[in-house]
Amino acid sequence: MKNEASKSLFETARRLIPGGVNSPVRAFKAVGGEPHFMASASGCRMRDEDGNEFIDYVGSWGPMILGHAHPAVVEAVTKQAARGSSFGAPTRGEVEIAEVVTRLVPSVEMVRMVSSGTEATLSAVRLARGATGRSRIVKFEGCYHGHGDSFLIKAGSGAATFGHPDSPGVTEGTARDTLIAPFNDLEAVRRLFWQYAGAIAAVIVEPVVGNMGVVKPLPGFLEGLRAVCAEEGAILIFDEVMTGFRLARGGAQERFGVRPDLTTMGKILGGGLPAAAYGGRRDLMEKISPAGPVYQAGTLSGNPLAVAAGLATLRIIESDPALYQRLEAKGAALEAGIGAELAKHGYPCVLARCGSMWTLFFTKDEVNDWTGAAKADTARFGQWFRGMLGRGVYAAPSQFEANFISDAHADADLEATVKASAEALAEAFAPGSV
Ligand code: KE4
Repeated sequence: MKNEASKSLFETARRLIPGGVNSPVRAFKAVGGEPHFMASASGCRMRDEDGNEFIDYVGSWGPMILGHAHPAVVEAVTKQAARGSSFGAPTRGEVEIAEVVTRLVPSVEMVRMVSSGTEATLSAVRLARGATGRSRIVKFEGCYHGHGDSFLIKAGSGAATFGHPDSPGVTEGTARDTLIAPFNDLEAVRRLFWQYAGAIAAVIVEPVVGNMGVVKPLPGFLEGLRAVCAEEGAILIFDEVMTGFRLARGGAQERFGVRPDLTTMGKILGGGLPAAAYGGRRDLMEKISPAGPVYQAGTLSGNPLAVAAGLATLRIIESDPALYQRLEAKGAALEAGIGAELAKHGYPCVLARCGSMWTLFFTKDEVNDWTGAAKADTARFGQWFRGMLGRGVYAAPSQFEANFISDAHADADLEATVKASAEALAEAFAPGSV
């Protein structure tokens, strides 16, 4: 596979950008080799600077549910650009996207736009602390909520990938206010509420985890979190930056029928441009400045270009209820295809899937928490990843990430993926391969 252009760009990039990338998981450090610099994408396919083409399962880490360069999104952004990209004043589009979000996500009565998932989760936690007067929060080991200090404690995604789930630079004081429980362990959460009675402002959770790889809630777990937060006067925050508009039109909370007090959103909400949001109960959101005392602000919050891309995406989602059935069918077909190969050869792997999110774990046991995910054979995962890449399939470059199927993935793409995976698995498990 030609890679001169990417190699040359990466050499320059490493001199000018930490690790040569603007976000760590892009660096391929966890899977070996060097990153491919992408030049263009359309539908489910990306093309790199050397002209190599890939079936893409990263989808910009979730936003591209409709596929890359969807015509309606391109048209909306192009039109808006010609009318101006940012005014620093309220716009019609922000009202319209707030209307769509509050229609699609029933627990969200009011919503504030921000520019990244990290901003959304930081703001939601500040609001929970401001509303309750309490300082501690509960998060789950292996969950990732962006790079805010409070969350870089036993975090997932890139923090887990590079083995520093607790980042330098996070102060003892901050770390003290973040309490950790294993995902899917309701008793551990109840024990924290007993131990820190009256001191916990919020529980923040990825309702379906994407950042350990895909890990689903066990029956009753989300309902249990809902009940314990209600009993204890704590705020339940669903971090749906990844699952929002992905697992159902109304996100994981619609799929599992559990209503949080606050929800954070991003990725699909921006349709590939920088837009995110937090929202929820009106009595909480009305505490946000300038309506209330909890301060939060952003120069490009609700940016017209990002809102144009997000609105175009959400309007298609809202007008096409069959979208999620199609995504479910694609996910089931991929799971059946890869699963058949695992069964045929008895590979010690588990394919975890929820809707159009999937992860091939290189461990023989079902993964229900970080302890399970951490048992994965990441070296063999790296072999499989490189085997897929060499066969034109671009999976997430880390065992602790989710892959995403878009509406643009056709049956032929899924079949090609199953075939590539079968060959890459054979290579990864060949004697002496790692
Ligand atoms: P951003 O600040 O990266 O926009 O969003 C942070 C975030 C918050 N919550 C959840 C559930 C998330 O998945 C994320 C970001 N996801 C990662 C992928 N695992 C973004 C990819 C990256 O870090 O480059």
